[in-house]
Amino acid sequence: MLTQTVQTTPIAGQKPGTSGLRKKTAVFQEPNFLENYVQSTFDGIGGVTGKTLVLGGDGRFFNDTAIQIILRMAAANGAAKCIVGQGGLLSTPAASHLIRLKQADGGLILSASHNPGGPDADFGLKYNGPNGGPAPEAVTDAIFERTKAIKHYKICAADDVDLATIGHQTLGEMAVEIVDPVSDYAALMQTIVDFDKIGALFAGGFTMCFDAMHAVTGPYAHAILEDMLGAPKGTVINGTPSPDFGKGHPDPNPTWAKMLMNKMYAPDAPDFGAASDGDGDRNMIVGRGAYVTPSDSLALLTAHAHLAPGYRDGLAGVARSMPTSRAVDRVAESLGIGCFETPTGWKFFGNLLDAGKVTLCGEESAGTGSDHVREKDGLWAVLLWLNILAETQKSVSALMADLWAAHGRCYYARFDYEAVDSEKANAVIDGLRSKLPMLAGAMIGEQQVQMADEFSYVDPVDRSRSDGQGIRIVFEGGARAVFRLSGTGTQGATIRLYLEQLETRHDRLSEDPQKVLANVHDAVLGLSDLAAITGRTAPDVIT
Ligand code: G16
Repeated sequence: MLTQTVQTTPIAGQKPGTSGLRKKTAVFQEPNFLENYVQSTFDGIGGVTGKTLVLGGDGRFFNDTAIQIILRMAAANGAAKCIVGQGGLLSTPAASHLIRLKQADGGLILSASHNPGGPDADFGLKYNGPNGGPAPEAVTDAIFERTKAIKHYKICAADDVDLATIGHQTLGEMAVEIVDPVSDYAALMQTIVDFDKIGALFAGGFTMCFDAMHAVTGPYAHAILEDMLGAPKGTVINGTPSPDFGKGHPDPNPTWAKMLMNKMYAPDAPDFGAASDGDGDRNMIVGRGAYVTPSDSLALLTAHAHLAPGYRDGLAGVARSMPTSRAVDRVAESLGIGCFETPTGWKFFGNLLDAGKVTLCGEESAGTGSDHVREKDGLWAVLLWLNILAETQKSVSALMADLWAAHGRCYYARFDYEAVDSEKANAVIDGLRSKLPMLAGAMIGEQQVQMADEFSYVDPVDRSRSDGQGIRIVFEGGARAVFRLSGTGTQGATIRLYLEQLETRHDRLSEDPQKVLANVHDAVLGLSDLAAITGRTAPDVIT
C-alpha cells in the first residue's frame, strides 16, 4: 500500500465549536479541507499510531466518501484498527458506547447533528475521547492550533473499504472491523430499562409514534421499539435514513417535527410521541395534546428514574446547562441530591459523569442523558419515559401535572434569531455586557433585577475555567432571561434568548407559556436593543 505525504496549506476558520467542526458540505468538499481537518485532529490528539478508533456518522450526504478518506488517512498515520458502523452509520450515543465498550482510544463522528444534510446543506466532524465523550476544550484548542500550522497530511492509496459487510478486513497494516450499529447499543438499553414492563405496556394496547425524521435513529427505533418491544409496525415513522433527511430539518422540536406534532394533537392521537434528530442524540417528548419541554423532561426523568432498573439505587446527582430551566433544581433539592449548572455543551458533563458526581444530565436543546454513555442519548430518553409510563400507568399530561403540583412549573421558551450578521450579534451581547454593572436591583419594565452576570464556570473536577458563557438576568419573583450566541450554526450567528418564569400557584399551572413569559420577554428585549441593532422584529424559531 502506497502512503503519500501531501503538501498542504492551512485553511482558515477550522475552529471546532461545542460539537466539533460544522460547515457547509461544499466547504468540507473543497480540496484538502477534510484532509486538513482530519490530520489536524490526529496531530492534536498526539497522533494515532497504534491506536484504535471508532468511526461512523448519521448517514448524511458525503458521509460515505468522508469515511473512506478518514480510513485511508488513519491507515497512513499508523492507526492499529478502525471499528466502523455498517454502511458508515452510527448514532452519536451508539458511537460513544462503542468507544467505551471496545476500550478504543477515541472516535470520529460524522454529523452536523440536527442541521439539514445534502450538497447545499451541512456537514460536520467531531472527535470524541477515550471516555466516549466530546473532546474537552484543551483538545479542541490543540486541534485548532494544528489547523493553523498544518503543512502536510498523510493518506494512502487504496481501494474503498466495503462498508456494507459485517466482519474483518484490512487496509494496509490497519485492521478494519465493520459492526452492526444497533446490536451493542440495544444490549446496553436492556441493562438500563425494563424491556418486559415496556413490552407488556405495548401488548396491552398502548400506542406510540416515534418520528425518526429520516435520520440515523430509524434502524435503532425499528429494532428496539418494534422488533424487541413489540410495538406495532408503523409505530416508527420516517425510519429510513436518507442523505438529505427527506429534505427535512432533523431537529426534534415542535417547529420541525410538525408531522409528529399534528398526530399528537389530533383527536385520535397515540398515547405517546417522540422524535430524535440527525445523529440520534437529541429527543422530543410529547403526550396526547401535551408537548413536554426538554427542561421539564429532565425534571420528570430525575423525579422518576428510580423506577427503571438502571437507576434503582437512586441518582448520585444531576446536571443541567445554564440556559436549561431550573425545574430540575427543584426536583434535585427535594431528593436531597446535588445539581450542577454547567455551560452549554455536552462536553461539560463529562468530568462530572466520570467522577460519579452526577447520574443524569440534560439541556434545553433537547438533550438528555445519563452515565451509560458520554453523549446525550435520544432513544434512551424515550425508553426511560416508556419505563416510567409503564410503571406508573399514568398519561404524559398526568405525570406533568403531578410534577408541577409538587414542585411548581417553570414556564419556558427559547427564541432563536438565525443567520444574523456576526458583528451585529456580537454588538447585542457586548451591549448587554456593558449594562451588567448597572442592573442589580434595577427595574426593567415591571420586573426588578435580582442578579445579572455573564456566566463563567470552573469545572469542579479539573478546575478548568470557561468564561463568556452567556448573559444571565435573574428577576425577583422567579423570572430569568439568558442571552447567548449559538456555537453550532453554519451561517452568520444565531442569537438565542431563553426565558423562564416559575409559577407555584396551583390554579396557574396550565397557562399559555407565551402569555406567562410576555412580561420578561418585553423587558429584556427592550434592554438588549436587539431589534434596533439587528433589524429583526421577530425570532425565526420559537421552541
Ligand atoms: C450541541 C451540543 C449540545 C449543546 C448544543 C448547543 O448539540 O452537543 O450539548 O446544547 O450544541 O447548541 P447551540 O450552541 O447552537 O445553542 P448538537 O445536538 O448540535 O450536537
